[in-house]
Amino acid sequence: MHLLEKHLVISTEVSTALAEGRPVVALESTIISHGMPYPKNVQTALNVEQVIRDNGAIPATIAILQGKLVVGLNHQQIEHLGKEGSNVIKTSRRDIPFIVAAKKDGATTVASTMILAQMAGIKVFATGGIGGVHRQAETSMDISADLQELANTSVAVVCAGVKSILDIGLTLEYLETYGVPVIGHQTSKMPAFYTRESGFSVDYQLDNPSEIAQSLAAKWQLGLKGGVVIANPIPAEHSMDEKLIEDTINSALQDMQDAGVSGKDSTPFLLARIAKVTAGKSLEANIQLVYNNAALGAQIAVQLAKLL
Ligand code: PSU
Ligand code: MN
Repeated sequence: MHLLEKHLVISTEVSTALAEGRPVVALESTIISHGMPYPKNVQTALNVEQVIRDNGAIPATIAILQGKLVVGLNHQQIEHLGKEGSNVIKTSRRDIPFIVAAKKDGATTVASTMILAQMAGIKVFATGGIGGVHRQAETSMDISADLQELANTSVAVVCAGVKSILDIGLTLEYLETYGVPVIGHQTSKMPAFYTRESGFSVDYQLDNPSEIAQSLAAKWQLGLKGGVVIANPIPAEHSMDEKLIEDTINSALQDMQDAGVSGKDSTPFLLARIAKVTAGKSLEANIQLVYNNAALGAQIAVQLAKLL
């Protein structure tokens, strides 16, 4: 047996779709266990899967369950991850072997979801936001492992840009250094998750799923390994007030410093603070932008399946 097959479990629906060259979209599980409260996290995760189906692709939600790398969770497994919440270990690249060896459950981040997607042969992944270079990274050195994964792993990540809990400018510089292209879907502006613009630009504006799929196919056919960020702005009707979100983020960053939170706990802490201060408004925006990204991800996967 191939050594990897000992650990990797792909659902029948997903493995059949992949074998037949049909479109599949990967989905992460940290957003379920650590990114949103129960039961909204579970409802959202199930709705996201439906959005992907409605747009012609097969969803593959990814996590580690009892040490198995599972690609294509069923509804009970999603419910389990959502209910357990932060009891499930947030699992990025460095954590994977330990969760596997100890046969534990792990909620996969963007980085580890990309890794598992690549193992399974999935090229497109939709989520809310990616990790990045944190504000004040020049002293904390807090830079998400998501960025190194984008540098090395050939999976396209559809997201609503980078939250301004991060330093968006430094994140874009980092991506440039590692050769990760940032595509704006129907925009030349880098979106900032809750809002449609950040003051920074994307590298390339592409206006439809077919053009995006063509550029992904070109990159990988040329042997240029690594990921691509597809930045899809939150729909205008769901976007938040820029001043409100900026003030909220600044106060959440102060709270984080006061509480002495750092490392892998930073992102979940900030997300929960922001949701609390905005009385759930940010959570609602977050949910809507994930649906929007799921739809685009599925449409890109449909086009890419014709090319690769
Ligand atoms: N950004 C969000 N929601 C999230 C995350 C980021 O808006 O749920 C999660 C993703 O799983 C991402 C991870 O990969 O946080 C990044 O964490 P860190 O900064 O510790 O690498
Ligand atoms: Mn970090």
